[in-house]
Amino acid sequence: MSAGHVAWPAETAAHYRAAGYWRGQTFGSLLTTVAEAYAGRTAVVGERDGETARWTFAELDDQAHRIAAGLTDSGIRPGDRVVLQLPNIPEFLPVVFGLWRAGAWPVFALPAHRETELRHFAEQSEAVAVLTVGEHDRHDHAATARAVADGVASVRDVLVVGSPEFTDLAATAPRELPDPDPSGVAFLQLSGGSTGLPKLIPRTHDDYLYSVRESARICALRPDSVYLAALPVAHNFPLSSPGVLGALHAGAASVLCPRPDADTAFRLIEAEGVTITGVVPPLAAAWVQAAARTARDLSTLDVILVGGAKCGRELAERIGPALGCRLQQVFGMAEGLVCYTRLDDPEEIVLSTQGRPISPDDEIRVVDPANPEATSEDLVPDGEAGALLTRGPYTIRGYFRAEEHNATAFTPDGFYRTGDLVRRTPAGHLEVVGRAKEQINRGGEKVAAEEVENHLMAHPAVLDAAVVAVPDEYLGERTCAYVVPVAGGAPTGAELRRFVRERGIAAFKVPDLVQVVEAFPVTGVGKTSKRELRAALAALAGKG
Ligand code: OOB
Repeated sequence: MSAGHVAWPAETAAHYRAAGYWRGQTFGSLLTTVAEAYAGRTAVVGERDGETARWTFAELDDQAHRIAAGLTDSGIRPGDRVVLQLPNIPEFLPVVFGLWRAGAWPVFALPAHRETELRHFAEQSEAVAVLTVGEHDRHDHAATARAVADGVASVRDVLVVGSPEFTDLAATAPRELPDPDPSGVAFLQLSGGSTGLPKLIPRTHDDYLYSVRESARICALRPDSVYLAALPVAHNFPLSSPGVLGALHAGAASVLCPRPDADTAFRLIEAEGVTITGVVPPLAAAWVQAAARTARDLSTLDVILVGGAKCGRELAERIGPALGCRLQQVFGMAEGLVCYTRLDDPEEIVLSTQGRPISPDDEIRVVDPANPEATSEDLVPDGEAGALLTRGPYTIRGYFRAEEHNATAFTPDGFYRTGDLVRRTPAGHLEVVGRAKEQINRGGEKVAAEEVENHLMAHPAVLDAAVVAVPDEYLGERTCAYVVPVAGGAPTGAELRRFVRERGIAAFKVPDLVQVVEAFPVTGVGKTSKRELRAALAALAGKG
């Protein structure tokens, strides 16, 4: 069943159990425990199609049981993969826990993903179903899901939240189902990627629950906390850092924010007494500006987590005073490792670092980036920038069914090569100073250069393409595609952007800028020199 999942070595797993990190609990049984302790308290608040839902833990527990039974009756079996594409609607939590209780593995797609990406997730995971919504933000997700089902042999079902079929399924009489193996895979997350297509990240109940439990503690969540999921909730940050799962673990309420703009978020902060939320830096900047003019009462807000991309010092300094709350920086990755500044860290640490790891057993190596085969001997001294490698009780040992890629993405002794450049302080805090991977971080949304290059190269007039990051005041980075046309070809930027969008990919991956050039600068060995392309862009920007 778990073929394709690279497990931890037995000795290491035994250590993680003995240390109390892995406790042999599944997410389904966590919900049972929390629902017993906090039955009548609010678990979920959210809006769908203009209607507000407000469910207690007992109600959430009951719905998850019903959905699990309904999914099982519809033929979903333990270990089956289900591509899940839900926006921030209240049904997100009942559906995810329903899948977990049925033993199925959600594959967490983002609402921005389109047909090409969803098809890839379904094919890679051999999913049996796609579970989504109908129309949302002017996109017909159900139609896209049906197109995926038509094109992928393994996909038998399309389930649409809000449809009469789904409402029936969710009304199935609840019954106890066998609890899945806590050391087995619970779900697949998506990597930001740097190569061709996003990789699938297998996370187990044991490992993920450990990161959720510690995140809830580090972020001081309590039963009277109220967490606002402002970012797309299927992403690791709002899901588990500490996210809706951290809130649930603490018996606290989760408010699902349908859109992240300041008007919507501030309305919900005021109405629900939100105490904690998480945002990417550009959103933090937008909220800081809006806070100066808002008539909303944001006084309940106690902690704002900022992460997903580097939060510059100036912005970091403005967040707390503008929003009347404490700042916590978070540097995490769907592959595992999550670092937080602590609520009792000195201000200087909170403003200038991205925190330190969750676990005493998160192993950190900062190595010479020029030596990709680095062993422990090639560590750079504290305070110097190097490439971050990590291994630990909630960091994967391999992507799902990706043997070839795993051979380079992990060291032989199991460290994950994050592709991030960091500096470590003697006290163990990490400062993210750059990136060695070919990825553009567009305000927290990750774009793999090669994936977009492949789409561009599918255009008949394109001979070669290279996608690089351009510094951007608001997003931190945007994408610029350099394109060499075939002889006699003269595609325009607008045409190429439209072409890429029509290939069915998330809008955030469509190049922001397109530059048509005669040839690429090359390195000594004849590879396209992205460094020179970035320099050329910088020179262009300097002139402008
Ligand atoms: C989070 O997860 P992913 O998987 O979307 O992206 C991970 C990558 C990191 O390798 C790093 O390159 C970048 O995003 N990143 C940051 C950062 N937080 C993430 N770069 C600089 N400063 C930060 N604070 O983005 C994610 C997962 C869990 C919690 C928070 C973010």
